[in-house]
Amino acid sequence: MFKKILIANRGEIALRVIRTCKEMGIKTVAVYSKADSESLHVRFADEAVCIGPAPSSESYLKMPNIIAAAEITNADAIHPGYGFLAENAKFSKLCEEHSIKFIGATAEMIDRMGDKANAKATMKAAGVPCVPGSEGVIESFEECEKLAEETGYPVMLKASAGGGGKGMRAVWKPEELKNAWESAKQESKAAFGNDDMYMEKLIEEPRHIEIQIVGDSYGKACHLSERDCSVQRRHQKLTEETPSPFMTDELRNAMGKAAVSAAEYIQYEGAGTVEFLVDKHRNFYFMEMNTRIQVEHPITEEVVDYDLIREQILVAAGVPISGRNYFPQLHSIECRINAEDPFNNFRPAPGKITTFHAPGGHGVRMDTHVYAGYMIPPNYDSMIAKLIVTAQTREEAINKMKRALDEFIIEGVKTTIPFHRQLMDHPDYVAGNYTTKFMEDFEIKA
Ligand code: MV4
Repeated sequence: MFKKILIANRGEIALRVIRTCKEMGIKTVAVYSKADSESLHVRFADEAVCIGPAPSSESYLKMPNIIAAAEITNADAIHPGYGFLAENAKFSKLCEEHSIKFIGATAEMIDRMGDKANAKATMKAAGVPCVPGSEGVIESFEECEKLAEETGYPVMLKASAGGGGKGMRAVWKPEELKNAWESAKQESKAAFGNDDMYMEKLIEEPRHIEIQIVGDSYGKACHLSERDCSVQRRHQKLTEETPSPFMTDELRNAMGKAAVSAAEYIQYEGAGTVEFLVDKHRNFYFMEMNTRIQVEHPITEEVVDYDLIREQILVAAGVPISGRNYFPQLHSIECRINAEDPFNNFRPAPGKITTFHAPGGHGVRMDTHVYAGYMIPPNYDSMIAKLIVTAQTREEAINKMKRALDEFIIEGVKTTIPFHRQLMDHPDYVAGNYTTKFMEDFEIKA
């Protein structure tokens, strides 16, 4: 087993990893930027190393600094959390070259899943359902036109290097295709330095439902059921829940089986997520695979009683998984509390937290790195806390979330708490009747 793990991240996820390391008797090293010297991950780690100034590009993304911090502290593994270097193939490789175990995917796996057209071809070969469309990258606009006719409008043009909706265009009519093709290619080139495009049939008002998987170093994988992440705004998730209100036992078994096949086909090692689009007829299609621990992992932990960070560490150390799958025994909901003004287009609102009172009680979990007096730096993403509630049923979980949001006091900065409180009363949300389109129609009341 590892003796010392360096956490190449900040905020709540750094703290989350430190907590599990402590429970496992593993020493921890925090790295931090000059803007984060007062952060809790620095306080709670056994050692802490400053790796640079506030901008991520000069600290949390600066690979040589992080490797140097691991070497001077004698860390034998690095946990990257999510974001930053978590899905950076170069960094995974660099760790390997320095004989430091990267607790995440290999460079080869990250590259394979990062190229979306390639990932899709791999999944198709593994027998995972994929949206009908082009076989790989489209070579010319002439081919694009021909493919759109064959596929049938509406179609979706997607950037192979994409993700998060960049370089993606829905096309409803043949006369709109040229513009979409040109502008999607341009956007993709600017964002990723690559303008390879592929095409799919457009799935109208899909749900975003993902399956958590874990694979070990012996080629065995299991799933831990789904998370419904359909409540999103500009490709940012706002709240997630498990089980999905749209799920059936039959659909869960089919999606779980597809996700496990996918993981075993590529010999996936570690925790990962297979994302699917689910249409109104409960057809499901592979969308993307994430080769990292995700922000919303706690809701899965709560309903199947399983520490995903512990499992990441165990499989990285070569321990085999049990091999069984896990099914939700409870209902869990997460609200992402961001320092943003929900009454002003979710505009980021960094600043100093003057008052902080966290909710508590049975079934309430708070994953956060902030406290009263904490200064939220403007340099990083605006998530300051994850409020996770768990109960026997969805109705009880919603009631518990309302209660927890009502006793959550944050003063000094604007937060998304009022948004979540209204969401929990929204008739369509309460009915479980929501898709990825939900936020387009949502209007916050003053
Ligand atoms: C789609 C789709 C409809 N049809 N693909 C959005 C991000 C990305 N990586 C894929 N996305 C989508 N792909 C087909 N064939 C609709 C979306 C989509 C979406 C998916 C999940 C969550 C939120 C979304 C918001 C808008 C569009």
